[in-house]
Amino acid sequence: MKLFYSPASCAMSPHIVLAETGLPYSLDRVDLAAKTTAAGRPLKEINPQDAVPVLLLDSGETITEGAAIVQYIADQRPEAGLLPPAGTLERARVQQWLNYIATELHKAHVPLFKADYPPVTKEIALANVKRGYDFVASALADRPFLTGAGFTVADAYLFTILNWHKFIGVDLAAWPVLVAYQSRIAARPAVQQAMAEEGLAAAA
Ligand SMILES: N[C@@H](CCC(=O)N[C@@H](CS)C(=O)NCC(=O)O)C(=O)O
Repeated sequence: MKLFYSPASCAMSPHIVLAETGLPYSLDRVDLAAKTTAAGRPLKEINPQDAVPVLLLDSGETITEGAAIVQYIADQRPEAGLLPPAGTLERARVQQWLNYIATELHKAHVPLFKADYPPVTKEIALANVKRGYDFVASALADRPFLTGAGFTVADAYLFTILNWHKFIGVDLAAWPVLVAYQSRIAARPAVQQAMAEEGLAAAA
C-alpha cells in the first residue's frame, strides 16, 4: 500500500494507522500548493477531489476519505486491535467518532486555513472548533481513549486534528484533558514513527 500525504495534514491519521498495523507501506509526499505528487504527477489524476489522503492498493485501486481509509487498513490486520469487528456495537462506536471528527471537528477548522475568508467567518469557525474541543474533552474525562481503554483508528484521527491547534493559534492548555490525551498518543512508537516520517517533531 502507498499513502499519498502531506505533512501534518489529515493524512497523518491513516499514516499513524499504517504504522500501528506493522504492515509494509510506502509514502508519496504530495505538494498541496502545486497539487502534484512527489514525481510531479497531477494529484487530480489520483483523486479527482485534489486532496490527500489517498491510499493506493497493490491492485492499483485507490481509496479516498480518511475515515474509510483507516477502517480499510485496520481491517487488513485485525490482530492489531485498532478496530472492532464489523457488525458489533463497538465498531459502530468507533464509526460514530470517525464521522463526528470528519464532519464536525475536521471541517470546523477549514475556514481557519483559508487566507481569503472574512474575519467573521473565521470567528465563527474558531468558536465551533472550541466547542468541539469542549465536547471531546468531556468525552475523554473518564477514559484514556475515545471508546474506552484501547487506542482505535478514531484516536489516530482525533490526535491528527487536535494537532492543528498549533496552526490556528489555540492554546490547548485550556483543556488539560486534551493535553494529556495528545501526550499519551504522541508517546506511542507508531505515532513517533509516522511523525518522524513526515518530518514533524513528536511533541504534543
Ligand atoms: N473529505 C476528505 C477531506 C480531505 C481533506 O480535506 N484534505 C486536505 C488536507 S487535510 C487537502 O488535501 N486539501 C487540499 C488542499 O489543501 O489543497 C477526507 O476526509 O479525507
